[in-house]
Amino acid sequence: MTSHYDHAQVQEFWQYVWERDDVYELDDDAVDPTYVLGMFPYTSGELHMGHIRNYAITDAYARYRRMQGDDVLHPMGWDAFGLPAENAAYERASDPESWTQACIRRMREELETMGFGYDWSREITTCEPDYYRWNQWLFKRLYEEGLVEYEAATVNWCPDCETVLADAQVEGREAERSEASERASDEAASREAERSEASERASDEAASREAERSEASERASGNDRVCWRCETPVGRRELDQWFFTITDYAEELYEGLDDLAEWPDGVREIQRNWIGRQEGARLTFDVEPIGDDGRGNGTTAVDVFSTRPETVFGATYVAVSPGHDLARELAEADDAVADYVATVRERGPDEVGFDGVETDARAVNPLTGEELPVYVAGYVLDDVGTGAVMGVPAHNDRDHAFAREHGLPIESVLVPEAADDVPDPDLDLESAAYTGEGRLSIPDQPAYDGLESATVREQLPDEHDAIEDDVTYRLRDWLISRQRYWGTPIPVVHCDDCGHVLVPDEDLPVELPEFVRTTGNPLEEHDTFRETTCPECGGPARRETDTMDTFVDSSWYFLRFLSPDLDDAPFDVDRAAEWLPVDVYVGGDEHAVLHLLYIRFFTRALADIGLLDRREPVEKLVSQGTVLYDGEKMSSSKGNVVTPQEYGAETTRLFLLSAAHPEQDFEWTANDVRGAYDLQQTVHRMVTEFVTEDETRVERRDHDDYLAAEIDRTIAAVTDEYERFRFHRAATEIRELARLLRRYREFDRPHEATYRRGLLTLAALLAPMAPHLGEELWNKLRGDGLVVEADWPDPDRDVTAYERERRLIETTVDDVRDIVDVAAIDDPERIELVVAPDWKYRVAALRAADESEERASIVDRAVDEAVPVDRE
Ligand code: ANZ
Ligand code: ZN
Repeated sequence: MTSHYDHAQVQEFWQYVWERDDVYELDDDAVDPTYVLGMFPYTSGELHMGHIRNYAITDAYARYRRMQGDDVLHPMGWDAFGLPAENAAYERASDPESWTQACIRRMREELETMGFGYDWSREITTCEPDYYRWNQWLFKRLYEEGLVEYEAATVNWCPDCETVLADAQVEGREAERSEASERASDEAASREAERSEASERASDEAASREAERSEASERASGNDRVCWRCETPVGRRELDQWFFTITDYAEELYEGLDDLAEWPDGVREIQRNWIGRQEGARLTFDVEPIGDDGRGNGTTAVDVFSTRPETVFGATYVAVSPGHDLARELAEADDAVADYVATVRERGPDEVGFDGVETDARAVNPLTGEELPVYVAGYVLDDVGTGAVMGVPAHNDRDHAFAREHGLPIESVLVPEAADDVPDPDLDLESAAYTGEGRLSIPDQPAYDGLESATVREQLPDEHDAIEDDVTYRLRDWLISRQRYWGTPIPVVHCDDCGHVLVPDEDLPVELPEFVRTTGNPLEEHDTFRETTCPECGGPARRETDTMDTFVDSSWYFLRFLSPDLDDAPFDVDRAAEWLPVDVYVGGDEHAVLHLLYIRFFTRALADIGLLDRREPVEKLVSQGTVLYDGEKMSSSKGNVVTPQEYGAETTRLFLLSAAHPEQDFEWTANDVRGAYDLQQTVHRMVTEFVTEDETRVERRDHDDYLAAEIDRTIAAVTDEYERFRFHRAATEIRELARLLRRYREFDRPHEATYRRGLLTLAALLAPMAPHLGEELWNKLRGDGLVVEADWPDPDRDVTAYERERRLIETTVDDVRDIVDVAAIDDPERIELVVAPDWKYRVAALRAADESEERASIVDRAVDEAVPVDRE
């Protein structure tokens, strides 16, 4: 037995034993296991520090629960479809499949090197047909449930490659906050964008939307968007695309957030903002006439949505989006309108300014009867509210900008409440809108003049037929079509006679054909794939060549882990009823919106289809913070990645867990890493010396009791910290116990049973975070059995009384320190021993160390005087 801790060798050995004994495999008969899940990785290269932190957290918690006696489900898989693999295939002489499989092999090896305790018998890989066939099957079930739509959407188009491009394939701009990019986003490339998006949203929705819009108008000039392959400027095209109608669940997804008590508030707030529930009103404006060709001369109407219906008195125009029915109708008779609509369609969603075109139509203000000009304007978004606004330049920033650009009147109808009811003299409505609350100032409307804005806002819907309470959501339907190869084929056939026909269940999976290099979407090039027969009429038909967004794969993968080999259903419905929810889900906060919203949506949809008996998938969510290096996020693109190999797996995970609370960002410092390394060396040396060299004694002494009590207290404290995911505090407690044990042994021959228990406790408490070391220590001390299968230690006593006493003593320590200082114990080491909180043992240790009688009595006296008498 060497006293040096050879971490590489120790790791390898225990990993071998764990695998040999299948210790992490969960029996299918397990009753209600604890489900601990880390977000599975994209197979886009190698693991980075974020992954390792993520999985160190789930692994520590899974191991802790296992020692607590739970059956634990702790699986791992691969989010294997997606753009990076396809890009890699174009860049290298490879194909997405081989590249992905190579990544998986490498990443799996990295995970195994880290010693994470996964049930590898449940491994899933989303790019394999036995997984993605269930994407197709679920697509069909959602379709039958009315949750799938086929609709025109505007996409990026490269005229040279003659292909549609995902936003991430358009260069010169990152996938950003715009609606379109959020939908068409390609996970890997847009993760950064999502992250910043997420935090912005968290901070202040209204402000960030404003910023977004002004940013958009700044960027309106010039088209710097080019194709990633041929650098041709990219245009826009309207194509029929598949959507999941997640908006059907907008209200429920919003409301449900209130019940997710164990989700971080930040994530819930981000989701609330993303869903963007807004209460307001729908106001109907009559419109006349439609055109001067006499057509549509009858009065028609436009509904607008407003969060501030009380400002209707100040509306000076109405504007509709370029995609609005009225815009299309007006375009037919008006070339200027038609031209404008066409240019807006050509440009990207981030190129919107405050341009627009006036039409011949007039809208009638339902409250004042005033006739207002009707504009078609790019800043009015198609799919927000009703796609139409009443323009109130005096009280809305965007309307103000539009009015300034088009010379429209700015009519104030609302004044802030000044102390003496005098309008604020600083209010200059020419330069900015007043968007706050206040009192209406509309002398020609005596019924409302002088009333508070909030009051009028509530009254109007009750008092006018043209105004109704309404709620809108910012959430858009989920566009799942991707015009690219490396994804799940959408199981649809297009037939000239029958329309789009779903591929029958018995013909699933629609397998991805072999990869071919081409300028466009490889699936378009495969005649044998594309050309097919209609399942309904048997005539010639064309297979859908779009594939699914990879976020579909990850929306239900947590269910596949329950029964990964099932071949007649995506998951075992009974087992799902028993094993769900995911008890703890850990992942990066870049997924706060899309992924975490999609799994909530899927869970609800599956419940409505009758496959699940619950509507929320995850009980507790841990949103892990970022590992920083020199103040920056540690990432391969920044070239500041420290790989775990440099320090050994165990040191890396122990450091990652002990550095900070899982949800906190922290700085990677060589010093602290060294600290984690040293702790292992120290503990290892203590155990080695104990089992090989130490002379122990059998008779008990006073300070043994103190040590025993401290062991119990540490067990209780560490248990509590593990329960709350405060691994960093657990590590501190463990470190303290190790220090105490070392001191104990330095000053006296250790009491055999007590010291052994102390060391065994260290091994057990450390095992969730440093499992290899845990096994090694356990094995040295006991000779058999695995700590991973051991019971979590229990305190021998009720530690609450002891803790109370300890706290009391701690408060007296400062007094003791003074007295001891006066007593001039010259050896600083000794002084420290006396003044530390564990004074009782240390005083005894001083005595036992054969200190002079004189000093011992000084210390005794100091203690007697300092500790209140009523304590006894
Ligand atoms: C008139 C009004 C007056 C509005 C006022 C606000 C203040 P925010 O402002 O972000 O909370 N809106 C409605 N549909 C829209 C569309 N399709 N495209 C662009 N803007 C649209 O969002 C609510 C406001 O956004 C709505 O309330 C509407 O302007 C505008 F003093 O109506 B408001
Ligand atoms: Zn047909």
